[in-house]
This record gives sequence, C-alpha cells and structure tokens, in this order.
Amino acid sequence: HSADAQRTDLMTITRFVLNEQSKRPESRGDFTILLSHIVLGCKFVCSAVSKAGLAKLIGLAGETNGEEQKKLDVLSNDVFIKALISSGRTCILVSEEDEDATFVEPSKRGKYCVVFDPLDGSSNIDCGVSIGTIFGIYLVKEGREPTIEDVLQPGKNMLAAGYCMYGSSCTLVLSTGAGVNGFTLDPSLGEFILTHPDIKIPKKGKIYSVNEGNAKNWDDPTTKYVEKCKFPKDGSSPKSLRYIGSMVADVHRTLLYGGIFLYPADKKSPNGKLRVLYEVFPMSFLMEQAGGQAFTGKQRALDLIPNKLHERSPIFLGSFEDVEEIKALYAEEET
Ligand code: P6P
Repeated sequence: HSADAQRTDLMTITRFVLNEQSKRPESRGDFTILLSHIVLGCKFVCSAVSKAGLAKLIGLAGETNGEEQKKLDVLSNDVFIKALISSGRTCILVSEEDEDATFVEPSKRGKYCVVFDPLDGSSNIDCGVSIGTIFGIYLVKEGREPTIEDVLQPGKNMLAAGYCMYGSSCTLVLSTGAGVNGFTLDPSLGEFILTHPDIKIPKKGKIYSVNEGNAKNWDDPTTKYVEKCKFPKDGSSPKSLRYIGSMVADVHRTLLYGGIFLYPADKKSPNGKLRVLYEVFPMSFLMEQAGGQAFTGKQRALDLIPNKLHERSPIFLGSFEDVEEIKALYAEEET
C-alpha cells in the first residue's frame, strides 16, 4: 500500500464489520445492522459529552430553555435504548441505568440481547476525565418467549463486546470474537475509522492499576500482589501505579500499554464493585481476544454464570503474565 492508498482506503467500522461478517456464511446482516445502531448511539453520546461543559456554562448564564438539564447518563441511556429497539434486531436490553431488563415488543424483536453501561464513570464528567460506553452482545435462544435466563449467560457465550471512550478523541474498541480492533471517530466525516488494527496486549506490563485507598480492606493475595508490584523480590524495578477511576480509561490504557487492572473484593464489598454483565464480561472478553486474561480471584471471569442482572464480581485483568502472578497467589491461598 502506498501512503496515498492508505489515506484513501477509508476502512470505516461498518465496512470492517461487513467484511468480517461476509466470512460467515450464515450471517444475514443482522449483526451489522445492530452494530450500526450501537455506533449511532456512540456518536450521539460523544457529541453530548463534548458539549457537557459548554451546556453547563450556558446553564449558568440561565439561557437553557428551562427544561431541566437531563443528566448525561440518563440521556445516554435513553438514546441507546431507543437506538437498539429501532434496530429491530434486539429482544432483551440490560442497562446499568435500569433496575429491570427491557423486553422489546414482539413486532420489533430480533435475536440479540445487549447488555450495556451507557456512560460508565459518569461521575468524572465535570473534571474532564475520559468516560465511556461499555457493551456486550449475546444471541438469545430462538423460538420461545425471551426470559431473564437469556441474559444470565456466562461471558464466554458473548458474540461480541466493546467500549467507546469519550476522551481527547472518541475511540471505539470492538471484538466480534476474531481479535480486537480500534476505531477513531473522524468528526469531519462522522465515521469511525480503523486506527488500531488487531490490538494485542503486551505479554507483561510495567503498570498496575488499583484504588490503593481500599488497601486496608484487601484480602491477603491482593495485598501480597500489590506489595510485589511495589517491592519486587527479584530485583526487577517496581511497577508504576496508574489509576484514573474510570474503568474504560483504565482498561484502554492497560490494553494498549500492558499491565494489570484490579478491582478486588474487600471486607466492605465481598464481590468488589464492578458489575458482571456490562463491565466485567465485556472487558474480560476484549482482554482474552487481545491475548491477555481476566480472573475473578476464584475462576476465569468469562466462565462466571451471573444469577442477577446487576451482580458484581472482583476482577483482575490485563497482560497474561501479570494476571498469572495473582492467580498463583490466590491458588496458594486455596491450599
Ligand atoms: P472507585 C466509576 O464509578 C466506576 O464504576 C468504574 O468506571 C471505575 O473503574 C470504578 O467505578 C472506580 O471505583 O471505588 O475506585 O472510585
């Protein structure tokens, strides 16, 4: 490819997914249509998030149209729910914002179930920290009324997972089970362009990412592992600590630079803080697809079978070798 050819060979996310899906004889374009509606939601949220600060400013000037400034996470949820229903390809939607699942009316029903957090880390908006949308897609059992059982599946059954990070640029990272690819929104085109083909996480990293403020409540294996990061016994240099407190930002850095992200269990929250269906599973799916791994402290994260929609789980994910180390410490604890 000459440089010029690359510049003109605009690989948009839609073209990329069409190419991928065309390799699957059974695909009839349903997934591509579903994804295009998820992409539409991401474009809307990207625009709303980038204006959030400005809207607040205008609000201060008292020029809003009087309508209560809808919280961005509620607005984002409304947009995704409506976009997903209008795709005609979904039948159950599970959102971090909604206590109960949304069952799509029969006339608009499709074969996919989407679990998502429309705006994860939204408490960070006011200080300009990157936040994001996280989603996972299951195929639901055909031919009978959809039930909650259709979404309480292990993460390994997901067909696809991804996140869209709203930061200095708008980056959508996606896997449909054949590796991980990153796309960056070109606002002048309104298209997500392939910028990070075939992302692979380094086998080992130099960064650990955890909220050290919870150290008092950690269990022994986590305590020992973090100690090892700070005071390595084998004479290697200590790992750096990077923790933003916004999962999409922390995971995106881990995926690109390597290292490990931890949200462990602690005495106050025995199942940690992060939600299984729309935080732990999608990020674990991506990590495995990028050559890393994800562990709950007891098992492979994607093997977990959730019993409740908003169930939490501890999570250790990132570079393969870094996660191996903490798995060994938990295994020791078992013996
Ligand atoms: P803590 C944000 O509120 C969030 O849900 C994730 O995005 C983030 O990883 C985590 O919580 C941060 O939690 O307890 O460290 O502030």
